[in-house]
Amino acid sequence: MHRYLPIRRVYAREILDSRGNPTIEVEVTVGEGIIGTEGVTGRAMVPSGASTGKFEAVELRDEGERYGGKGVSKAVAHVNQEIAEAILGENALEQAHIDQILLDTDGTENKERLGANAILGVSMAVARAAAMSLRIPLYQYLGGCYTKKLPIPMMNILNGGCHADNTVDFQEFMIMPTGAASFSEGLEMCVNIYHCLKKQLKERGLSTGVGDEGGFAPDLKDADETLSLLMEAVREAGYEPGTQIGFTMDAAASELYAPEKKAYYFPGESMRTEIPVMRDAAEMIAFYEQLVKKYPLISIEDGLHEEDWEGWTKMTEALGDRVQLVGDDLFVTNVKRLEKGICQKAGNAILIKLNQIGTVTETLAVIELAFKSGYQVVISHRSGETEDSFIADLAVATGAGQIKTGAPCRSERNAKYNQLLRIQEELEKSEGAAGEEDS
Ligand code: 2PG
Ligand code: MG
Repeated sequence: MHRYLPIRRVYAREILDSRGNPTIEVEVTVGEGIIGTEGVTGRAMVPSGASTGKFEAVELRDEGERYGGKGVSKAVAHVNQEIAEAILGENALEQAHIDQILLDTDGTENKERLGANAILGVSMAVARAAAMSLRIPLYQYLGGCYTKKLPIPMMNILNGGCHADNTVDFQEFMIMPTGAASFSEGLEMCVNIYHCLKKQLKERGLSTGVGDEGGFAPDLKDADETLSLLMEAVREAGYEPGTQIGFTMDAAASELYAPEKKAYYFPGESMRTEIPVMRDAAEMIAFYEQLVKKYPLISIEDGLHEEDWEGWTKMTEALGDRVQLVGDDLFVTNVKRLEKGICQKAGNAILIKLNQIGTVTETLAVIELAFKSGYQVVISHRSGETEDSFIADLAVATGAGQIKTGAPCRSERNAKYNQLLRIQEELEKSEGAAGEEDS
C-alpha cells in the first residue's frame, strides 16, 4: 500500500545568509502518529544570487526600511499562512504533488506572488523531512538505491566581477581535479593549490582578501594574467595543469554586457589600460579561443549574455567540441529555456541552481532533460549561501558529476564539501559491505 506521511507543521523564519542579508529558513514536520505526538522535522535554508539572471524565478524581498529593503518577512508570512494551509495534511512522500500544489497556490509563471524563496524553502524542507522520516540519507531519497557517483569539484579560487571589488572582470576562476581518483583526493588537491595561490599572492604583494565565494580577490590585469598565475599555483602545489587539473571560468557575461553598445565592457581592464576595453560577441569567442589554446581551460560558463541565443550557437560551433559551455543565466534551470537551447544547439551543459526555478521537482526535471539531450550538468551554489548542504546530496542523487560550490574557505562553502566527504565515506562503507557479501 502507498504510504501516507502527512505534513503536520510548516513554519518559516527569517535568518541571515553569508553576505549578511536576510533569507528564509523553513521547517516542515511530518509524522503518521496521532496529533500531539512527536513528528520528524526537516529544515531547509534558501540561498541568494548577486549576478542573477533576468529570467530567474522571483525572489521576494520586502523593500521598505528593514535590512535596506532586503527583508523576507513577506515571504515568511506566505509560508506560515497561505502555503501552510495549502499543504497541511498532504503526503510528504509525494514531492511532485506537493510541488504542484505550491505552483498552483502561487499561480504565476515566475513565482512572483508568493516568492520563489518561500516556495523553494518549503519544497526542500518537505524532501528533507520525508527522507529523515524514512531514515535514509537525502541523496538516496532523491536518487534511489543505486546512487553512488560523487561529483568532481569545480572549485572557485579566484573571484572577480560582481563577487569582488577588484579589477578582475570575469566573475570566477576555478580548478577541477580531473586526474583525482576520488572526491576526497580531488578536494585535497584543490585545497593544496588554494594555499599555494595564497602564498604566491602574498609574495607578490597582492591582496589575499577573499570575495563572496571565498576565492582570493587580488587586482590583476586580465584573464590571461589570472590564468598564468593559476598555472604557477598548480605547479607549485606539485600537480600538472591539463592532466591532473583543468581550469574553468564563469565569465558571467550578462553582467558585462552593454546593450547600447551591443558589446561587452571590461571595467577592470579599462581602468588599468586607461582606454575603454569593449569586445563584441565575435571578439569574445576569439578571446576564449586564445585562452583555450594557451591554458587547460575545459569549461566556460556564461561566455555570452543571457539573450544572445545566436551568439551562443556560434560559440558552441567554434568551441563546443573542446570545451564545456555552461548556460547559467541563459538557462536559469528552466526546462523551457533549456529546450530552446537544445533546439538551437546553444551550449552543451547547464548550471543547476534550485532557487533559479523554485522547486525540487522542476529542478530534477531539468536535470533529466539535460542528460537525455546529451548536456552535461553542474550543480551549483549561489554567491549568497547558508550552511544548508542540500546541493551536495542533490549532486550525488542525480549523478551530476560536477559541483560548483566555492572556495575551501568560509563555512557556508565547506558545508557542501564536508557533506560530500561524509557521503563518500558512507558509500565506501556500503560498497565494502557489498564486496564482503559477494566474496
Ligand atoms: C553564478 C553564481 C554562483 P550568483 O553566477 O554562477 O557562483 O553567482 O549566485 O551571484 O548568481
Ligand atoms: Mg554563473
